[in-house]
Amino acid sequence: MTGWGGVIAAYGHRLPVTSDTPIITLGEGNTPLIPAPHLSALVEREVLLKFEGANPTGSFKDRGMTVAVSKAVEEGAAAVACASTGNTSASAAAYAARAGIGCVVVLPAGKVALGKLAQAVRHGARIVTVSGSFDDALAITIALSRRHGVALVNSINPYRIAGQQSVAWEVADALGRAPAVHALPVGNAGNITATWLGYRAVGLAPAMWGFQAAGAAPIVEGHPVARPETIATAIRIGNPASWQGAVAARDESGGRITAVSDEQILAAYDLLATREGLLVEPASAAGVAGVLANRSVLPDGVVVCTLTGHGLKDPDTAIAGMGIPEPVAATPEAVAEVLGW
Ligand code: AN7
Repeated sequence: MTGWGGVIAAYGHRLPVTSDTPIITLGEGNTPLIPAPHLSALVEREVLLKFEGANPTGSFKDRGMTVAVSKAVEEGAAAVACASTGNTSASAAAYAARAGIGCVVVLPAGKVALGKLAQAVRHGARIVTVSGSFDDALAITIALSRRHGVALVNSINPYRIAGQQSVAWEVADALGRAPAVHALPVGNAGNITATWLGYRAVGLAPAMWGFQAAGAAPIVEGHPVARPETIATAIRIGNPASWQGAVAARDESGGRITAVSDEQILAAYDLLATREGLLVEPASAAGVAGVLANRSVLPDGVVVCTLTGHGLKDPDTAIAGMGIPEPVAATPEAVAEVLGW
């Protein structure tokens, strides 16, 4: 690969890989850290957006998947398996295809955004949908993957968490210090856990601000949620696997984990699209929604928000209620009439 060679090439010295590890990479990482002038004015802080939609499969999951699939291949796995709200399955399917091994994904039926399904299908994963939640799918996948030759690549796999730390290292490299606050959405809680561990590994300590959707906020409520519901399907999770890691990130960093409503998520989603020029998926807007909702308690200094996944993942939500105009005659006059020019 020319230029940037992916997360393991850049940060292998901090990752559980050796010269014997076959590196399965799609050139993930090195995502842009984009200034957000409109948001910055709103919250009276410098806000920078870490645009993880620029990863090869369109979400932050690729950072951990390169490590997890590389180690699975090193350990001789014939296939990887995961449960997913969508992005983990898209990433697992792509890296498994790259590695030439099998991939099984177990999904909550009817609750995975179209783009993510398209990825898993087209990369050749075996897909099973279950009449249940992500949490049901994860329990099933954990039980079934205890068989020979299958590597579980959900974030309970420590290699996933290891690779996902790299987002913090990139922010630290870009800023030359820690931001005051690092905000992000929380679903299964692997990302807030990993981002915090990444900062800690290089001696930095931003306040970690995590945000759950109000209908799927087990950490905020202090107990699992049996039937989580939110428009942000990526974080429609009632019993996060990395619950303890998220609590540690919050408490050790002097941060917070609170809930944002679907209305707040959609308002942030809309603001990012119309004012900052960035289309993200709804879950990815939860961190920005949280910063806006908690602006009165922002400490001084730079605020970084992880925008976890690309807006093209979920075209149905993007287009909902927007209305695509009916065609008119293919003439300048007809188009001018529509525009009122
Ligand atoms: C866009 O793909 O859980 O708190 O199975 O896709 O680390 O779970 C996705 C999670 C945020 C939450 N934003 O991160 C899955 C899955 C997006 C996501 C999260 C997810 P975690």
